[in-house]
Amino acid sequence: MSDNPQKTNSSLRPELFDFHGISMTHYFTDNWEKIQNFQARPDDILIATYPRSGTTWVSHILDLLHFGQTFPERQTSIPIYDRVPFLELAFPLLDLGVDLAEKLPTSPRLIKSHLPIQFVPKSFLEQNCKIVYVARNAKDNVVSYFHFERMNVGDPEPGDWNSFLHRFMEGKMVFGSWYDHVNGFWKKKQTYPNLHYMFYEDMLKDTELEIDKLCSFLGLSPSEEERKLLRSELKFDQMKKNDMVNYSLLPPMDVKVSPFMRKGKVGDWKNHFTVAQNDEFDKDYKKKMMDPKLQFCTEA
Ligand code: PPS
Repeated sequence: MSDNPQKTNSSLRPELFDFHGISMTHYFTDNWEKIQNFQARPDDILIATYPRSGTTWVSHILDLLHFGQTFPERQTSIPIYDRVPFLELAFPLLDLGVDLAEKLPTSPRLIKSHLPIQFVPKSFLEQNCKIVYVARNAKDNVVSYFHFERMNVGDPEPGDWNSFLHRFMEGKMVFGSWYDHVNGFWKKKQTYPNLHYMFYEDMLKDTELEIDKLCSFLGLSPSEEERKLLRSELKFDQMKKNDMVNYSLLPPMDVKVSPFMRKGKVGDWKNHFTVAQNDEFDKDYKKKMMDPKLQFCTEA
């Protein structure tokens, strides 16, 4: 290890490369065979998202719904990334995501992944596992991703905002194209009924309604007491100050550069996109998002 922490940190930043047609970094491909051979159990629940879509929020919801009453100490003593392991993560000094997932003592096991649908380990589908997919509108998603790469040395250098935005439009991001990711799971939903497709914007607009839909998908009926706990625990300000979910304890992330829980809003893209960038983005978006049924909300 270098004795200069800044140098050590920046030297961890990986390069993007093409991996079977998807831009990836080696932190998510190093352990590929083990990831692909992961043995899912029928009651495993996969939380699948493109990065920065509300993964942590939904992970916290699922953890509280399943274990909030039975293991209340879990939420105050175990960080979310250990409660809900990130399957494909292979980052130095951290436990392998796949090992953490295999060792999870809970039933069900809650597992996070950013892999596009074609990379999801086959056993999840063969075992007919429940998949909860969360999607976020592209404009807020790219803004959130930009600030995340600034603070996370586990990702490539983001460069300046304009070049980052263009890379996003080209799909040259870690985990590939947002457009392909959200469309890939959307298409899968048509043939795989155990996939619940949610939108970040709906969660913000009416969290309780989205939890109701989630519960009916999962076959859960939380008591009024559980609902009360959810209402207070899931608020943005509460999650932002909760060290067990705000990633302030995870080494590759520097929440002083940009907090993991940054703004938690719909429409923050307006503070980043110029008029010209917005026009170009909209034109390109129309060409890529051809399914009229898959609509996103970009206004609060
Ligand atoms: S990651 O790194 O991919 O796991 O990030 P992810 O958890 O998917 O997404 C992070 C963004 O989700 C926002 N977030 C919330 N918004 C509203 N309410 C609640 N409770 C909440 N929890 C997380 C978080 O603030 C990130 O979005 P931005 O726009 O950057 O604030």
